[in-house]
Amino acid sequence: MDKNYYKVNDGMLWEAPDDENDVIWRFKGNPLFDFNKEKRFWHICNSAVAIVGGKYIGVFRCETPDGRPYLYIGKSADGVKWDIDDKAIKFVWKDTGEEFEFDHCYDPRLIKVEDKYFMVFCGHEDSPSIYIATTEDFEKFILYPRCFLPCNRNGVLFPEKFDGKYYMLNRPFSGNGSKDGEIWLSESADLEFWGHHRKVINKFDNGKNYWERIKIGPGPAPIKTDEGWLLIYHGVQSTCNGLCYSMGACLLDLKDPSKVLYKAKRYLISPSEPYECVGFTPNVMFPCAALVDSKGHITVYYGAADVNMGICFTTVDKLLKFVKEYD
Ligand code: BMA
Repeated sequence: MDKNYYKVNDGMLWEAPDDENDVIWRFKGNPLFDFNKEKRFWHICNSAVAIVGGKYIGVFRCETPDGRPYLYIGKSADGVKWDIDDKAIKFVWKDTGEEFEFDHCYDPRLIKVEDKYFMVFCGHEDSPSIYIATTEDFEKFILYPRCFLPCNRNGVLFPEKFDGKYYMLNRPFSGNGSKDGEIWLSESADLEFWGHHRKVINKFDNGKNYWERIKIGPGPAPIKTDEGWLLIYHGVQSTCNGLCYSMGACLLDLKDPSKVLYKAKRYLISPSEPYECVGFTPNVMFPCAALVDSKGHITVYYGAADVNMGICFTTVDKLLKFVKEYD
């Protein structure tokens, strides 16, 4: 087993399961935010977390009481109690140095590629697309031009380059009510011009996976193991009462991540706790971050019902076994 996971986060919050046969299990302190105390924000969900220089830092999707989602920096000593800034992130265009404010933006992922942090997120200038911003200090974010033509709502970089190029998993969709979408892979030498777009992960797999029948999208940055890249993603089923967002897992080839080696035919975890089933959008688990330590422990941060945040735990070995067993 390759112990050089991205990037080793020894000392991170991780708890063993009550039942050692569990594949993935929830943190008993879920959900993370108490809105009776956190009165500034209407919702905090779908957020990115990293450990930088031994300290927790997060980019949070916060909605102020006007209902507008935007991105805010948060800091934490333990990964559970977060101190979130009063002011939203400031973006500065890479080319002109001018400040820029999105109409709204949300669902960030934080990825370290070659010692530099990148935030990938969905922003609206006029329609939803994927943007990348780099930061050295988690205060100023240098914004690259829109990566793709609209509509595209989920993007995540691989933490490693392939043949000198950045690779990004992303989820284009038709814009027709957000009821479709599968996972594509795109390449770029400079983070500005993206090409060689190809669909790499199909939803529903010939009609067998009803839990992901409507659409799928990439979640946290893929986790490198010696057997391949582990990807946790979201999959969506339609019900009489709306959509249900669960988490799934698959394994991509190490050298050529356009190849799917294994993809579990069942969900990894699905909404069942009250804070996942009841909320602004009921029945949503939306993973945006996965921390890994040198023992292969994984801590996943996910948005719950578009209102709050939850944590669940698993391990690299358990996920590898899961994707093979249910492939
Ligand atoms: C998706 C995204 C997420 C959201 C989810 C459930 O399309 O917009 O931000 O959590 O729907 O509403």
